[in-house]
Amino acid sequence: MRKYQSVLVLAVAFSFVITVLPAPAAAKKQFLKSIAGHLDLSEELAKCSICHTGKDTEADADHLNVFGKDFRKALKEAPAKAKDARPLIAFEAVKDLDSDHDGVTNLEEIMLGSNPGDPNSKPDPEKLAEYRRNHPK
Ligand SMILES: [Ca+2]
Repeated sequence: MRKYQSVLVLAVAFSFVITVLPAPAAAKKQFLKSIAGHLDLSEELAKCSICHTGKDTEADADHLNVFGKDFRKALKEAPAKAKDARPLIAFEAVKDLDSDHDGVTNLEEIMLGSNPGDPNSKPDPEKLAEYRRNHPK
């Protein structure tokens, strides 16, 4: 009986969460899922913090870092007729930029687990050198 109650509480809590969560958050997770799938990112590397600061600022209700803002701009510019492919089109447009101006491209940062929207977050220099050897431009 106790186990049944626990399951029931979890089901009610889950229902509450999925109905109360704002739609934009769900849409953004869809972007992350799309890009993570495209890059074959591990769950460890597919983090909301790639785009979001998590800081509640009045200036940006989406709490986007500089990479997230570049991505959002590219997303708005992606053709509407591309529909579900728009996140990937937008990502392709910003992946080789260095949004946070730390000398490392957005794609390199994402693939190596550092933050493309934070200049104080950079990949380990040896791992970056190895990545660049394995992914020549
Ligand atoms: Ca960075």
